[in-house]
Amino acid sequence: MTHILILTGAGISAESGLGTFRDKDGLWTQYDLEEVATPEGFARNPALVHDFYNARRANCLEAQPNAAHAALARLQRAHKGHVTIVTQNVDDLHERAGAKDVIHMHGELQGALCAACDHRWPAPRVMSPDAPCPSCDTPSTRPDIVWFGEMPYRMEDIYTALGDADLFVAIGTSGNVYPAAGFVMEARAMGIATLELNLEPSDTASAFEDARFGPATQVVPAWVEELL
Ligand code: BJW
Repeated sequence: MTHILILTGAGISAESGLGTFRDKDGLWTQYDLEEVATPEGFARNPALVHDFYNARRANCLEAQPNAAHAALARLQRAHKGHVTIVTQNVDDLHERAGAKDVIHMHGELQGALCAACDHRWPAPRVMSPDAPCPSCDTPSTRPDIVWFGEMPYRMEDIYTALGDADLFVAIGTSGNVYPAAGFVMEARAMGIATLELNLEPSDTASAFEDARFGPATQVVPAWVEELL
């Protein structure tokens, strides 16, 4: 096993106290995703969207990486081949656990983006729609997050890594959101081995050749231990 591509979702950060989206009490049971996670919602009410991400940024700053994040960082350091971590999560818990070169395909809470000129800079703790862009001065500041209908980041890098991988592992993701939900089928089509690690079977569970179910803080360290 030389190249392992790992895709993570909200479930890996659940035991760090960050909410998932589609579980009971998940973020989409409390917020209307059309209002807080689409460019149209942001155009209608930027203050509401900033409030949503300011609160999530504050939660993220309080959260600590858990044993699953730590196990993946250890795997990256100790595995003799290459380990690529692609996350749908906008938190920085993989990095704080020591993981390197994490691909954040849905953006990052710690990033600010100018909707007028695409300039990026580190987000302040509290963002506001009136804040001018440090590069072009336009007051069009938005969180550097990929919303529904927008192109996820670094897709070329992800498909290159997938094409080179021997094993694709999805951890703590419901398999509801494309294109990430399609990676398992693409891996299968390329003859790459596939493994799901999740609390319970995801919507794409039947596509995986192998699976282990349980809390991420238990199944991920156990799998890493076995592999190393
Ligand atoms: C645990 C656990 C524990 C709990 N231990 N596990 C077909 C093809 C292509 C696109 C589409 C298509 N059909 C529809 C689309 C469009 C759309 C889409 O997918 N819509 C669906 C709703 C159908 N996709 C898009 O718009 C994307 N862009 C796009 O497609 O561009 C065009 C394109 C085409 C072709 C190729 C390339 C591009 C953009 C999607 C942007 C998603 N944005 C969000 C919000 C922003 C980030 C944020 O605010 O945080 O990203 S939505 C939200 O869902 C967030 C997440 O990253 C994403 C995935 O959620 P995730 O991580 O799976 O969380 P949950 O809650 O769903 O699941 C948690 C899992 O954890 C569960 O399984 C639990 O069991 C488990 N769990 N506790 C282990 N302790």
